[in-house]
Amino acid sequence: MPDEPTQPPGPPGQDPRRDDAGGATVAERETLKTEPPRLYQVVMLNDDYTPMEFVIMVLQEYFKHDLEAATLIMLKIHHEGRGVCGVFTKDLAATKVELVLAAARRAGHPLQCIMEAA
Ligand code: TYC
Repeated sequence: MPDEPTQPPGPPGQDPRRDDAGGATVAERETLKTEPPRLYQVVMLNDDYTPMEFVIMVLQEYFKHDLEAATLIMLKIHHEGRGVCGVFTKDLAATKVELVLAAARRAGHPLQCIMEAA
């Protein structure tokens, strides 16, 4: 069987990649836009029972703050009622909240931690 020229999909006899004048149609720009991921703050809340040292440890261990920054954030929470531990993508913020709450419960502290759209 002899080879026949292949026919692209579309109306018979018409190549959809070519305009009426027969010139090639080229996609000049990819118009799909990707939005940057939304960010979430992990916020820690004050309470009267969790030891300051435990909060400082959490800020160092789970949010990678150094001792000085962790101490300042802890004191801000202690005095103002809440403070931002870090800003992350949604999944990472949710994971941080889970890890902090699990560590607090293991240690028997009522420490609360939430995430908020930044
Ligand atoms: N207020 C606590 C205390 O006096 C310390 C503390 C700080 C607790 C920050 C929670 O997120 C917190 N021991």
